[in-house]
Amino acid sequence: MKSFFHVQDIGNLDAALKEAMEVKRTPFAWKHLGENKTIMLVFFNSSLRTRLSSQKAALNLGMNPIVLNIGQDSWKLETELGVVMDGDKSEHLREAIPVMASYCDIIGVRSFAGLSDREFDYAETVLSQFLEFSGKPVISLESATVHPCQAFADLITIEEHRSSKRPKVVLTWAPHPKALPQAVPNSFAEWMNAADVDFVITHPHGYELDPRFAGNAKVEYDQFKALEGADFVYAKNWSCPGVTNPADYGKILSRDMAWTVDAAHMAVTNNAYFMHCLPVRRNMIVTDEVIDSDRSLVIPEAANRVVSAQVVMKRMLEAMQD
Ligand code: AN0
Ligand code: CP
Repeated sequence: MKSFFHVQDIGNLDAALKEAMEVKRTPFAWKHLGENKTIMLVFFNSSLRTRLSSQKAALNLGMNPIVLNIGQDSWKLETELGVVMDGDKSEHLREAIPVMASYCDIIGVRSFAGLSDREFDYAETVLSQFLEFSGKPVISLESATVHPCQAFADLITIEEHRSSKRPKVVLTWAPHPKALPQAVPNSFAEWMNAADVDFVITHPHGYELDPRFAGNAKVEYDQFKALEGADFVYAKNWSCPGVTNPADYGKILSRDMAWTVDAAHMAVTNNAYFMHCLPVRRNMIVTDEVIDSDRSLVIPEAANRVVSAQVVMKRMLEAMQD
């Protein structure tokens, strides 16, 4: 595996899930694979789960993780090509990437969408420079448009908790005080479309996800109707993807607290499990009552981030041995 951005990169999903369960059962069984190998984890943005679970996954495989926080521990990096660097950025990605790559075998990168230039974000301008200039396998640890380690962990969590062959999974938008990227809902939609689930997306008008990710998923604008009979409720805020109106890209179009997932919403489901990638704003996205209930999967979901990261790193290390 040369890169991990999209669901296609993991190949057959049943095989990937089987491997995930094996890795979860015997996390140290591949400790030899990472011997004398180094993974560089580069963070342009904050993180709790991703930085910890990626390091834990690397350690389970016997790899040495190095973490770099750009702009805090390093120089501030310029990401746009062709600019006169007379501002606060001391170094360009064009040099920084090959330098970092010379110190490691795999690179993981967290680089959120800027949410001001749709074209820049949706071209994955930062991550594609890592692919082009590092010559090493690259893992998106949430980049401008995708968060595949999260979506894979979500799929593992659904697989572990489903009671029917084809569960109903609903992705619902929920309010948030800040404009957030679309990476989490994009990847969740992409992975659910590829999985054997009945997938429905619900959000206010204007929040339509990019068709590259939404695919043929059913979109239901009536949130309660969408949630009827759901087995899994996956809540997430995202800002306007700019599909119907590019000028609105990255903006907050709704602050409607009627979309906060509460007990009344959960009451119309099939006693659904509640899911969220975290970090979550309580009583904005979801009420205390729902997130604290015994149907909440937010902690096991976060725990599975080690498993998803480990499967991806394991595959990359195995490919290096061939
Ligand atoms: C980020 C987001 O919505 O993309 C990270 C989620 C994993 N969330 C926040 O910035 C709150
Ligand atoms: N879910 C997730 O990626 O969390 P962090 O932003 O804390 O890494």
